[in-house]
Amino acid sequence: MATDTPFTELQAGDALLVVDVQNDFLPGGSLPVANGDRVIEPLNRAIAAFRAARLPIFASRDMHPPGHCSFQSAGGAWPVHCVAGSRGADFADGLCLPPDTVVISKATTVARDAYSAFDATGLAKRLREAGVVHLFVGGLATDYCVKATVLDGLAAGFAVVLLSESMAAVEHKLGDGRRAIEEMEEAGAVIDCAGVTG
Ligand code: VGL
Ligand code: ZN
Repeated sequence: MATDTPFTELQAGDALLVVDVQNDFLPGGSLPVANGDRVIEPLNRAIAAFRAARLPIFASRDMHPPGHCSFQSAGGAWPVHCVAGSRGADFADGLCLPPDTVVISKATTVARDAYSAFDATGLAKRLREAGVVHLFVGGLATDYCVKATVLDGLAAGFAVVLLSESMAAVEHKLGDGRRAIEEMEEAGAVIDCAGVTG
């Protein structure tokens, strides 16, 4: 966070979206993001701030059936990860999501992958119904699901703030995380810093 007291200016219409902070994307998981565990603490601070302000919290999760098309075993790009019902698909133990978190499952059918939390999940409608106009986004991974989610959110008309300390990148190619952040900014996302969130 840019300051010790972020989120002092949270207001009605703001919502937090935590993207794919699941065991398989953390060190020790099957598709670990380097330093993926470092996002948990700043995300917990964000969660606490949104709770205190009684603002809605959404959390997406990759929720694949066995044999999913994104798995290398099925001709896809990734090791087996986030299989529905497995421990790897669970949200990270240390992530303090409140019981009223709106959970958005994605990429739940065998033949279709989805990086974006907006892809065939009804998320945009849920956000609009909750009166959300301004989305604060963090999670995993910066260069895949966070990027796809942020770009779709912007395209759907939501203002997006990137919680840059609350995200981590796969970095399949070195610099992918930085490039993803640049791409999200070019599309209209704003990086959290003093003056934006307090
Ligand atoms: C993700 C690769 C495969 C992500 C999901 O959440 O960023 N990356 N499936
Ligand atoms: Zn996946």
